[in-house]
Amino acid sequence: MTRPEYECIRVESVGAVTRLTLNRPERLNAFNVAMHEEMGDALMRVRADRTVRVLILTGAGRGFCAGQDLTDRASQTQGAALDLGASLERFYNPLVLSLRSLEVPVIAAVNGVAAGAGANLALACDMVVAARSASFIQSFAKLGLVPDCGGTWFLPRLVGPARAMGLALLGDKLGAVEAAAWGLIWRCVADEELDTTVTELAARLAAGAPRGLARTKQALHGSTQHSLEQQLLIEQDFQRELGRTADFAEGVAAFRDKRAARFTGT
Ligand code: T3D
Repeated sequence: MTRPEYECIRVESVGAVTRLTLNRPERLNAFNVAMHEEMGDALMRVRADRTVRVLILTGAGRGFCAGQDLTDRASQTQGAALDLGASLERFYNPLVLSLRSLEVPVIAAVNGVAAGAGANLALACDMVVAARSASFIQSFAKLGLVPDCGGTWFLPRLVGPARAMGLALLGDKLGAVEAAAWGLIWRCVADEELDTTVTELAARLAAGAPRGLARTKQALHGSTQHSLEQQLLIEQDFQRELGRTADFAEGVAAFRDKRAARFTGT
C-alpha cells in the first residue's frame, strides 16, 4: 500500500498487520481537524487494501488519546457560537462508523490514558488490550457534555447500565485492571507486555479465516438490535455462505491432518 505523508498519525504495516498510531504525543494524541482528515484517509485505504488482515490502533508517547483537542475549542469559543453537533456529524461519527464497519479485526492497544472521545474510540474497536497503567475516562461530564463517539451506546452494552451511568455522570478515571474486571475491555497486561501481547494477538487473528472473522464481527455487532429468532436466521445465512468457502474446507482438512490451517480468504 503506498501511503501519503501524514503529520498527526503514523501508519506502518508488517505482513498482513497494519498499525495506526495517533501521533500528537505532546497533546496526548488529542484530535484536531488534521488528525481527523488523516484518519479518514488512512481507514479508507485500509478498507480498500485486501492484503490487510488486522488493524491495530494505538497512541504515541504516554497517552492513547485525550479526545477532542480542547485548545482548538478554547480559541474558538472566543468567537461565534460553536456547533459541536457539526463536529460530531462531520468527524467523530463517520470515524466511529468507519472503524466499526471494517471487515478486518481491529485491536485497540491502549498504551496510556484514553479520555473523552479517545476512550470511546478504543471501545469502538473489536478487542481492547490495555497496559496496566492505562485508564479510561468519560471526561465529558467535566465539560458539561454528553459522552459521544458512541459512548452512550458502548458503555451500557459493555458494562451494564449501572456502571455505565456512574462512569458517564462522574467522569472518574477507571484504571485498566478494573476496566478488564468490569468487562469494558478484553485484557489488561503489564506495561512492558503490551506490545508483545498485541503483536501475538494480531498474528493469531491475521492467520484466521478472513471471511469467517468478518461475518463473526458483523453478527456480534448487529446482535443487540435483533431478537433471538432474527439472530438465528443471520447465523444460518452466514453459516450457509461460509460453509461453501475454501477456508472451511481447509479448516476441516487441517483438523483431519492435525496441522495448522492455511486460510486464504477464499
Ligand atoms: O468538540 C467537539 O468536537 C465535540 C467532541 C468532543 C469529544 C471529546 O473528546 S470531549 C473530551 C475532551 N477531552 C478531555 O476533556 C480530556 C482533557 N484532558 C485531561 O483531562 C487530562 O489531560 C488527562 C486526564 C487526559 C491526562 O492528565 P495528565 O495529568 O496525565 O496529563 P496533562 O498534564 O493533563 O496533559 C499533558 C498535556 O496534554 C498537557 O499539555 P501541557 O500543559 O504539557 O502543554 C495538556 O494540556 C495536553 N492535553 C491533554 N488533553 C488534552 C490536551 N490538550 C488538548 N486537548 C486535550 N483534550
